[in-house]
Amino acid sequence: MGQVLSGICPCIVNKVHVEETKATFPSPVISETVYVAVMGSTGSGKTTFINVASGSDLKVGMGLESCTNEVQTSIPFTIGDRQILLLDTPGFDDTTMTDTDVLRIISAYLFVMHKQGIRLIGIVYMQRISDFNVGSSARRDLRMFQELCGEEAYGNVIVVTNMWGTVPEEDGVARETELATKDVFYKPILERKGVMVRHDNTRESAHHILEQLVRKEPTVLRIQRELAEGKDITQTAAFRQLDRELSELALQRQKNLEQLKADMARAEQEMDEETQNELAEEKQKLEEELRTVQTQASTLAFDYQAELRKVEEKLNIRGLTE
Ligand SMILES: Nc1nc2c(ncn2[C@@H]2O[C@H](COP(=O)(O)OP(=O)(O)OP(=O)(O)O)[C@@H](O)[C@H]2O)c(=O)[nH]1
Ligand SMILES: [Mg+2]
Repeated sequence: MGQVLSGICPCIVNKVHVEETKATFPSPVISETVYVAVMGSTGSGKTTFINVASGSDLKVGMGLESCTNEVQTSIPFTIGDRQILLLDTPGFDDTTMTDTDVLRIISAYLFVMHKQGIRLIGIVYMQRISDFNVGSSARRDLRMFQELCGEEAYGNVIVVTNMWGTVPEEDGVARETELATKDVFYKPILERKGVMVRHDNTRESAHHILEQLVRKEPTVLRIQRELAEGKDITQTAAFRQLDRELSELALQRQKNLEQLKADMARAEQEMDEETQNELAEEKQKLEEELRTVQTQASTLAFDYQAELRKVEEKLNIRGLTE
């Protein structure tokens, strides 16, 4: 493990120390293939990390739109005596899919992997150090991740902070401390043997991070265990969390709608036609959003079964490495 930052948190590992790496040269004896899932909110740099670490050429995002909208795998590469495959995943705050879609896609993939006996050695969770106001959507991604993963597997989690070059060093360090010591961020993960490391977007740094994972025993995530026990997707901890998030969102939309109706009544009294038309348009949009939020969860169980069949077919035909 690299150099420990003094006085902050023993779990934060400064990436500066990079060993003259065994990772650069494939070992002649490859003992087994292990998988590492890369997760994090949209635009946090998951695909970039995977490309840098593995030499893959997966599509990277350009703007605010989410880029990765399915689980995809890197090309295999070796670290020490292990062959590694990285799994790229969409974030829960994806701009092109609902959180329910993301839960369905990730859960089905992880479950099929587990059923096929594929060993997951850990999870890399990406966090931009440049996010000074981690938005509510990024925090939602983290909460969903925590429920998917389960505390039992936190020891196999590495929180990777990136984009250090885009902020002054001292701001980054202050932010890192906050991330490591607050309950709403990574404190619960770091308290249970997870670690936080810096990444400088080089291959050496990515391999150094992954070296820490390949030494570990494989893990089974909470969602994998729950589904393997025969639970329906709607009985999992991740779904319960999603349901809580959606209920809150629906309540918020409902409140907005009530406010809008009051504004409309006022505009009608004042015979302000322009405002009335604007508000009517907004009301229609809000009602649509509310309907989407309310129906999202109820279609999940059905859609999940279809997704499972799709993933099983895909993985059976092509194998996970293609
Ligand atoms: N400076 C810097 N930019 C990065 C780094 N990693 C990613 N980026 C940039 O951040 C943007 C998003 O990167 P992606 O790798 O597509 O992020 P993602 O998490 O895969 O995004 P989604 O697939 O949309 O969830 C791209 O413009 C990258 O070039 C990094 O370590 N440093
Ligand atoms: Mg991506």
